[in-house]
Amino acid sequence: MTKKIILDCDPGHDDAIALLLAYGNPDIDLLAVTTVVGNQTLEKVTHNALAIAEMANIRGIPFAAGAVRPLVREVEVAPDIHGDSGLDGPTLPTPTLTLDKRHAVTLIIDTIMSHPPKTITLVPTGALTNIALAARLEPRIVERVKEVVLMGGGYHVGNWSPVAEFNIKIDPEAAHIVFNEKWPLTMVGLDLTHQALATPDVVAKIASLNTNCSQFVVELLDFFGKMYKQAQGFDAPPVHDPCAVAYVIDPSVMTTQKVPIDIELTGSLTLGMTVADFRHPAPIDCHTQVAVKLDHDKFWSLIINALKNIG
Ligand code: PIR
Ligand code: CA
Repeated sequence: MTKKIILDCDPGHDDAIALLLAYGNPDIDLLAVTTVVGNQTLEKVTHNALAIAEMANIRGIPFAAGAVRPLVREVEVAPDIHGDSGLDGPTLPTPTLTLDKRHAVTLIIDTIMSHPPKTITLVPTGALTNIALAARLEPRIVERVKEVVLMGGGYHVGNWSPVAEFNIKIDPEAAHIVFNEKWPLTMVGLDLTHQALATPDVVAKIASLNTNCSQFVVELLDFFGKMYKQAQGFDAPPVHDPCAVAYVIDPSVMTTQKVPIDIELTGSLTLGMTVADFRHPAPIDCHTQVAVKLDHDKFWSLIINALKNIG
């Protein structure tokens, strides 16, 4: 059975690869792509999403733009990793696909409410602003989605502060809403995604596919790798966002552990921390889990096979 997902993203180098994985994998039915301010302004990340669609010839899937700013905080973007465009590196084609007229939040709600209960997985790979707004505007979506599988957070590392990850830190109030709703939620955080490294052998394998799309991904990874080396000292860049999509495709690509998670909103040093409670046993009503260990080879095979399918 194919898995229906909505990808809510802020492309973003790794968001771009998440989109290509979702589109190219035969087990995923990509129902909608929505954008949110994050790695760059809403205008830039939305343009990037449409440019990726153009490059991969994605048609027949609605794309909609969402929140222009976090719920409470000022806009914070990440040019030190993603460049001024949000997707620096490859030359982007001019998009011809036009946006759905609806706000992303409306598209998310319409899509969930028009499908049978528990059939749609939400896959947020940016700040949780759109998802939080959707849950507040139409609370019935919380019961109706199958699960939320998000890239964000981390239970013992941060990247935007010592203890907070970017997607959560830039809109902690939105994250607080999303983590506290009672839907099944899987946090694919930095603990996991720092294992998804685009090592030189992985990049060489992608390059050998020799397609437009593989060339595009190699250029993305080259830029992302340089920035990650410069900004955070990584020898190979961690490709965060596709990990969440990979988990939906094949949960055996990572191990998980059920733990309660909450979002710190008041700590002066810990704002945006995803506080995970590893004390045993987890409460029986625990609806959240964290991703722990990645099967590196299985993960990269999924990406390579999806790129082959796109051609
Ligand atoms: C990656 C991101 C933001 C900042 C840095 N330094 C690195 C983006 C990625 O797109 C991913 O979704 C998440 N935020 C990782 O923190
Ligand atoms: Ca992202």
